[in-house]
Formats: sequence, C-alpha cells, structure tokens
Amino acid sequence: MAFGKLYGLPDNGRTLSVLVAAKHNDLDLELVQTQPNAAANSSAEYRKIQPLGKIPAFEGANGFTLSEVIAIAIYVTSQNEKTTLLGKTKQDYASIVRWMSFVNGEALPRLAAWYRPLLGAEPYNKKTNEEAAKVAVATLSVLEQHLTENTYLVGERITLADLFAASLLTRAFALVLAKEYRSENPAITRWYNTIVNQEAFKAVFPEPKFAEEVIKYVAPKKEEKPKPAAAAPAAAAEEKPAAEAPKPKHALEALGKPTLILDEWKREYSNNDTREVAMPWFWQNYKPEEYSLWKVDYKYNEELKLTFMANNLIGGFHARLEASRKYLFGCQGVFGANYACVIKGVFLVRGQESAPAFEVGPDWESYEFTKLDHTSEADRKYVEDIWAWDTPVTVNGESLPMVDGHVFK
Ligand SMILES: N[C@@H](CCC(=O)N[C@@H](CS)C(=O)NCC(=O)O)C(=O)O
Repeated sequence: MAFGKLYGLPDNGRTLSVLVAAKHNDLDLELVQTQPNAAANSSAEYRKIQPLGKIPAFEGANGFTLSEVIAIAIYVTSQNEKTTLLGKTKQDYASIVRWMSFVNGEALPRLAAWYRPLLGAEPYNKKTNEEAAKVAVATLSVLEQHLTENTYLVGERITLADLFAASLLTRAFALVLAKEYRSENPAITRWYNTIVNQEAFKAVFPEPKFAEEVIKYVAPKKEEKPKPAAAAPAAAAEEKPAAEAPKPKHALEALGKPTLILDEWKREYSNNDTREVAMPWFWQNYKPEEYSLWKVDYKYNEELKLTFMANNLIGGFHARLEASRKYLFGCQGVFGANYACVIKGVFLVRGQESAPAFEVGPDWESYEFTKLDHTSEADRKYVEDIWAWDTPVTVNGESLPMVDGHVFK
C-alpha cells in the first residue's frame, strides 16, 4: 500500500521534488494528478489539505495531511530513519532547509516572473521581462557562487537540498537558462547535470530539457478587424433594391428554432453525472436532422509545449466563439504531458456543416473538423469519452491521459 497520496503533476517542479525524494528512499507515493490552478482546486476536501488550492499537497494513508512543499519533502524523506539526505549534523540539517527555502521562496518566484510572461501565462511587457530576467539571474548567482566553491549544496554528498533545488529548476533550464547562460555559469550547470543524472531523479524525470535559446514571447494573434467596405460605385448602389430584407445576424439564424433546445441540453450536462444521466438524455433527445456532431482537433500539436499553454489556447478559441454560443456545445481537452500533448474535442453543432458556427472565431482554421456518425457505436463512444472527461485518447498507438480542458456551453 502506498505511504500516501501526493496531489500535483509529475512535471511540476515542486511536485517532482517530493517524488524524487520518495524514490530515493524507496517510498511508494500515489500521484493524484492535480492542476496547478488554485481556482479549479476549490473543493472543500482539497482546501482542507491545501487551504490555497495550490500544488503539491500530501495525504498520508494514516490520515495525516500536509501542505507546503518544503514540509512535505522533509516529512517524506524522514520516513527512512537511515536516510543520508537530511545530513549528519544539526548544522547540515539547518543548511539543507536554508537552501530549500532559498530556491522555493527566492529563486523560483523570480524565474517564474521571467518565463511565465514568455509563455503567455502572465501579461508580457518587453522591458519588464528583460528586468525580470536580470533579477532572476542575479538571484541564481548566489547558487553559482556557492557551487563554484562546493560540489553540492550541503556537505560532501547529495542531500535533499540538491534533489529539491534541481527539481524546482527543471522548468527554468528547459525554458530560459539557455546555452549562453549555461556557458557563463558553469558551476550551477555542472551541479544541475550531476543531480538530474542521479538514479532516483532519472527514474522519475527521465528527460530533462535544456533550452538552446531563451523561449521567445509570441504575441497572440489579433482578431482581424473587418475591412471598411469600399465605397460602392454609384451605379451599383442604384442597382440595389430599395428595401432589401435585413440580413440575418448569424448565418445559422436562418435555420429557425430547433425542437431540441441547446440550453436544455447544456443544463442537463451541467447538473448531472455525464455518463449516468446526461448522456442517456442526450441520445434520447438528439435530433440528427437539426444538429451534427464533430471531432474538433488542433492541427499543430507538434508546436504545443506546456499543457497549461495548450489549455489556454482552447480557452482563447472558445472565447472567440462567443457569437456562436447559441449554436454550439462541446468539450476540448489537452491530452498527454508537457512537450508531448495534443488538443482534441467533440462539438455538437447546429445544422449539418461546421463552418457557419466556427468561422466566427478567427483561429478556427487551426482546427480540423471531422463529422461523426451518431449511428456508429465507435463514434458514440468517442463523444461520450470526450464529454465525460475520464478517458485517455490514443494517438499513434500511445494512450494519452487527459490533463485539462474546457467545456463550451
Ligand atoms: N507555498 C507553496 C506554494 C505552492 C505553489 O505556488 N504552487 C503552484 C504550482 S508550483 C500552484 O499551485 N499555483 C497555482 C495558483 O497559484 O493558482 C509551497 O511552497 O508549496
């Protein structure tokens, strides 16, 4: 039986630090995949363990719970009475906590202030970001200096401080501590390489990434403004019938009122268990002559990096579909892991074509639309799996778990 549950994500540095410490001491932890999104982790049960809804959080098999990564990492490590990771002396132990605190409270927030805006996770301003980069590098210089004079952070052998600090720096090395930084900072680079190559580290995080260049900020595509209509030649203007019928506001308005009211389905979906109640209701009430079902998959999955960025992309796509809210319902999810994820989804669409509903979103052409057949058992299962958010997708023979997603309703 596992020693306890760890709530977090395997490629989240703070979560990783606990997994590596547990692995080093042969302690079995069950990872419960939990997004680093305080707003989403709002259940009373989770808040009892992590009052701010953040990750990681720990729940022991014996009922003991703990938040705050430093405390969790020390608690997990100290389960092995003979562990060497906590040092030999009281001074060693205090120094280990010192470096853990430094990386968690000083270095990581400054690094995140550098790379999160570049990822689009926070507002980007070129000047502010250049300043953030300088501050982050200056903070890391404390480590560079220390590691120029010492092989490890504390004492002559690897301790929890090393495993912990390297874990928290994985994202920075993958995104911003690029080749140039690494050649100018040989001590921290040498140390990081040593730590990520430790057996316990490799077992949990086999492929640490090293950025060639600092990732570049890519401004989100702006919605194209409608071009001002060219002044119609007088003759053409005169040819226009005097009282032209007003154009329907949305192309799909012309289809009239359906008997299956989309809002009714949206309420069923929102208020009931998807598999037990909502889906049976849906198939009973589905009107194939009024609606169609579509697979909506992102075309450029190989360009996706972090899963939360992919999820932001879905959020943006859905926001831009606002004008078609009356005609659409669907779920899209991110499946896989950082640097290996795909966006897939299923939509219910008014009418038999996908374009009239989706072309209101300027980025709709980044998605591939494939009509599903509601009479096919496989297609019905696919709709249910995607809308129930509980089943991995298979891509090139590989099963990719769902990480996050958005419901458009
Ligand atoms: N003080 C906490 C900080 C934990 C933390 O900030 N976790 C991040 C992920 S690394 C998170 O969950 N962020 C979500 C949010 O702030 O909404 C600790 O040291 O464990």
